[in-house]
Amino acid sequence: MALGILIPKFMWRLTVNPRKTDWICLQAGYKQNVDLMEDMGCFGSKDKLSKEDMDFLKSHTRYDEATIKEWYKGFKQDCPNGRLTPAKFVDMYKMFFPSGNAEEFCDHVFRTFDMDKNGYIDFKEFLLAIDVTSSGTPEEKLKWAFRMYDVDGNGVIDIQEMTKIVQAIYDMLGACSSNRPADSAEDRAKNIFAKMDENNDGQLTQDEFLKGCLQDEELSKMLAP
Ligand SMILES: [Ca+2]
Ligand SMILES: [Ca+2]
Ligand SMILES: [Ca+2]
Repeated sequence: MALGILIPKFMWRLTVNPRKTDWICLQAGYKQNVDLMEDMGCFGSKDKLSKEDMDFLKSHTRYDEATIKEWYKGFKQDCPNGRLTPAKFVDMYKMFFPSGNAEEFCDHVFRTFDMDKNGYIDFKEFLLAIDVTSSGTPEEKLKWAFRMYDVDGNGVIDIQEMTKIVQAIYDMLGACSSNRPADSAEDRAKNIFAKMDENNDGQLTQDEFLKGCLQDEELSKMLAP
């Protein structure tokens, strides 16, 4: 079972490649509501993405202009003031893990999305993260994952950080989930370190993390989005 970044994967499924049932269960769903809002004429010109932001996203993501516009409409519909807050973020994920405690894990994913650390996710941050986690190269995805595991942002992952994220994922999966692995978060983190910490200094550099994942399919599945 993949421990990895479950969340962006779900977001991607919900937003880029939606199935009807997903939209129905996700009240914060995008497209249906967007279509409805459009029919109602809810999108005025003031809601348009600035040319500057559009140019930035066209050159920093794999999306074309039409797709970016579509995403933006959805984003504005969910977050009319252009800010995706931690509370809203948690609400989205709780719908998928109703029996577990998603809040801690959401904090970590939120932190990774919120690149300028100003406490909310704006549209650019949102789309950059979705782009990388859904259609980035394996290396791009792993770099993104590395930032999530590096909780204090000092450029290396220590065993406490790894244990913390793994524990947060376990908590989110919930005690009753059949998905929940049998080993403890501590054991899982230790195993990951045993495989990845090449020079045994108790820290994973980005290189060790990337190399470890790229060489080991199991680790990659576990840790990457
Ligand atoms: Ca931000
Ligand atoms: Ca760190
Ligand atoms: Ca090391």
